Amino acid sequence: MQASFLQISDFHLDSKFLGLVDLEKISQRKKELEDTFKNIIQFANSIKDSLDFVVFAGDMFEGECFLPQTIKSLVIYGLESLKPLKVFIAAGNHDMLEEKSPYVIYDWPQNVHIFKPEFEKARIKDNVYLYGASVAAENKSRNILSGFKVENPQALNIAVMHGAETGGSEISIFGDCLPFSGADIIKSGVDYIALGHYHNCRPVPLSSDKVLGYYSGTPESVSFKEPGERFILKVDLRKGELPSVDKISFQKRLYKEIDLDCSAIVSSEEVKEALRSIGERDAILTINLTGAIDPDLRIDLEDLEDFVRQENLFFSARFKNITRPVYSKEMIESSLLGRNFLKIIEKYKDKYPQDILDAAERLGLDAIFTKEVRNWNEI
Ligand SMILES: [Mn+2]
Repeated sequence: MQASFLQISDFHLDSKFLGLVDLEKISQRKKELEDTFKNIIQFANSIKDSLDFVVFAGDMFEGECFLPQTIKSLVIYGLESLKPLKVFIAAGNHDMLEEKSPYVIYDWPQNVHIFKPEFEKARIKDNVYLYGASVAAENKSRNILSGFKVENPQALNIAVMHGAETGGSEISIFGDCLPFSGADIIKSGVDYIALGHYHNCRPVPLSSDKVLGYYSGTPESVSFKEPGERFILKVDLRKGELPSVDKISFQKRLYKEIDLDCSAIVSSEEVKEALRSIGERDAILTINLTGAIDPDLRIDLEDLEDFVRQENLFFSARFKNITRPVYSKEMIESSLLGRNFLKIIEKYKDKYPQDILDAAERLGLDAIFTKEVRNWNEI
């Protein structure tokens, strides 16, 4: 009993890429997403004799702003080219199964099956089954995995859905969608669950060392919050053995998060010089300005963004100012307000954790000495 398949999720075709601001860059990024889709279809075609099926675990496109030609001439055309290879789709929260969904109103090729909102069983071959369920308005916040059990535990049983494993921090970022726990996977009896929803590639369950499935994550980053390499998965399963999972990257553009230490910097011009020496012309960067700085140094993030754009230093960049202004003892001593403020902070020493006291001290001293509260929203 064995099965080989490709697991793909969270393409978010026709994503608005709002963070990129520049319209030309946005359309270039949309095009790159489409090229990556085509490249993956081409790859699937090149190895289709060795595959039992391809599965998409949701968020193939943006339900609110997709273009009909993206669905027809990219997705449907591409999936049809995989014939006779079977393709299974479990809709996600962004491409939800609803009345007006392209999944409902368009004609899909015969080799493509779109799962309904309740778990459905598809027979792949003798003793190999794929169970799948789509996200729809009526089940979105329900745990559909908790009541689910495979029919024949002796067979090789695979499941697919677009859901949120609870117990980690990701659910607060990506939202509640078909929530389930690691224990629900174990109890269901599946040999492997192909998941979409969380955009970083990782195994499940969180709470166990035994791998029972994967989030494949986005094949291309769709937001600044998705730095690093992105994948689709080639999964090989054998009953009773640990899954063999190859991460394959088709990514066209890398998103990166880097720290730029501003401790030794005394002017905005020097920050700009440091930006010139980073390299990474093709990357999309989140640049964290860090370090302890002179409280009088003003870093204007909009000015830095304009500079980066004019000089074309990177494909795109956004900045986060997490520098820490340092006030000297002499400076604080020289001000009655400053001295009294620190006494108040001291009084709360045993009442609050240190990081909260540090943040309060920083904001208070900023307000007293510069008449401006900086980066309060980064706390
Ligand atoms: Mn998604």
